Order: sequence, then C-alpha cells, then structure tokens
Amino acid sequence: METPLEKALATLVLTFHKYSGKEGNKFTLSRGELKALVKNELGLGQKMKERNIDELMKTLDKNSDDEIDFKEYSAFLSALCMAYNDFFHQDGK
Ligand SMILES: [Ca+2]
Repeated sequence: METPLEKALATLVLTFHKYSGKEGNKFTLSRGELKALVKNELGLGQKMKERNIDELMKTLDKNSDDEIDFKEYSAFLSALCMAYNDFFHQDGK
C-alpha cells in the first residue's frame, strides 16, 4: 500500500509529466508549460503576471536552455518545500 509520502512523490512526478508532454520536448517544461503548471497547480501562480513567469523561468533555468528539465523542477519543489516548512514552523509557535 502506498504511504502518504509515496503518494506525494508520485504527484510531484506525475504533475511534471502532465505538463511536460504538452509541446516540444516531452521531458522538459517550456515557458508555456511552466506557466500552465504554476497557474493550475499552485494557488500563488494565479496571481503571477507575465513578468513574474519570466523571472521564475530565468531563476529555475540553471543551464539557460529555455526549458525546465526534471532536475530544475526538483530544485523548484525543494524551494517550495522549504517555504512550506517555514510557514508551518512559524504557525506552530
Ligand atoms: Ca534548463
């Protein structure tokens, strides 16, 4: 049986592939795919403007190939995870 953590990991992986397969390289996120992912899957994404998407893309695209590969996506998730931890840690005080 799948544990909650395993379910969460599967969601992280499946969410990447749900968007990466839409156009171009099936194993990377284009700017459009990244935009769709943050807008549809993250509450904060709904408030993001085109300029913010550009900034996010630039920050995440470590090798500057205009695509977000799984490794770059993982770094993004890690940063989000840290932010969530800070949020819940503060909440618990
Ligand atoms: Ca890249």
